[in-house]
Amino acid sequence: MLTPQFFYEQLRQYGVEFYTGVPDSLLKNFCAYVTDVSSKNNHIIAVNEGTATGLACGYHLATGKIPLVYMQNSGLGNATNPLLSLADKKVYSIPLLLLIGWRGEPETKDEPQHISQGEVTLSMLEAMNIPYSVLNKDENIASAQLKNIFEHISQKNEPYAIVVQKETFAPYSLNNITADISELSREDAIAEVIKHIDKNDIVVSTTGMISRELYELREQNRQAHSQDFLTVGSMGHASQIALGIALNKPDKKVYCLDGDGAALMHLGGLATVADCAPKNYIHIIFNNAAHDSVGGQPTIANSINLQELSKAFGYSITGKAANIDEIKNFFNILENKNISPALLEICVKKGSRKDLGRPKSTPVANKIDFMNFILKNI
Ligand SMILES: Cc1ncc(C[n+]2csc(CCOP(=O)(O)OP(=O)(O)O)c2C)c(N)n1
Repeated sequence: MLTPQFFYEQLRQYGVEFYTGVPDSLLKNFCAYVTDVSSKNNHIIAVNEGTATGLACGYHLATGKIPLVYMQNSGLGNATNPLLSLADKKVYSIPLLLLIGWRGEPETKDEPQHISQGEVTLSMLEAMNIPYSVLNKDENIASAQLKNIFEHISQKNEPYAIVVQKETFAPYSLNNITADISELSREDAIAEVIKHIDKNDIVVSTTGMISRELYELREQNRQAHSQDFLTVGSMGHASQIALGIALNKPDKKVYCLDGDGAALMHLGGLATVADCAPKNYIHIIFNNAAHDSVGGQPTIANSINLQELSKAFGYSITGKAANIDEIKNFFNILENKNISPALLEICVKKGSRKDLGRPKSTPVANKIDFMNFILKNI
């Protein structure tokens, strides 16, 4: 394994000083180290991998230096456009170092949402004409790889990807942990929210721990899972899935259980929700100001007023809660006024139960149950 410090120092020798990206579980030790040792302007956690790529290109234009953009391989889709139409050799030819966590690598065990992306990661890079190396876990070999990589980038002035397998980086615990913004746990907040959701209502939950906690709570409560669509992948798209359902099933309430990182990733979707103005849409953002599911790195949600923002987008009613009573109050208001689209920001603390399980059914089984539920109930 490579220590994050070793890898960071190697990159520093080649002049890499600027880091941006979206956290990934395979890169979390390295990203934690970068967070601890970088100044605010030298490490910017971006809202999505596409914006990170744009930001890195701007950094290069201003400094002539090579920036590093880190991402999970699922973020390659978000980054494809600026990689091919901005940084690409046939356009502005901008040297970028990409550090890509390889979830779903063939022959390794991973969750369903990573399998196809894992299978095509290298061939996607090949199709995009982005040269790559799979980072070796041995220090001497990794050093030699970096030497070749930087020679290549400086000669060719183009993006180059370093692909990172599971357990490449040795453990490192973040020292600069941001303070929790609430004492309420996300699981307790979800438990309260689902008390207010009727068994005939529809729920779309976002990727990561939120869907896992929702699933476990249904098990604990001996409730069926069929009213819940667990968006196991596709980070940032749950609000639009919920919108598509809400517009087409106007007689049922549709709840989107979102994360702050996911909502920020495709924030423009909130404007679409407000513009479509469904009469049955309740958006709940569990805000821990962190990418909790992949290591707890901060998001910028704590410096944004999500309530004012969603009001400005055009949500009809917005609220903020940081404890169970405030959640109850918001649902009381909703019940009395019945206005939509509604948005409730619930401030929660980081962290989850150590023994939190994962959904036992497959995504396709979840989809079939969910669609049967919709057909039967509406
Ligand atoms: C496009 C994309 N980029 C990165 C990831 C890795 N990822 C999975 S969950 C997650 C964090 C989600 O944060 P948030 O929505 O705030 O929910 P939390 O985990 O804090 O509850 C990230 C970055 C991903 N799944 N997809």
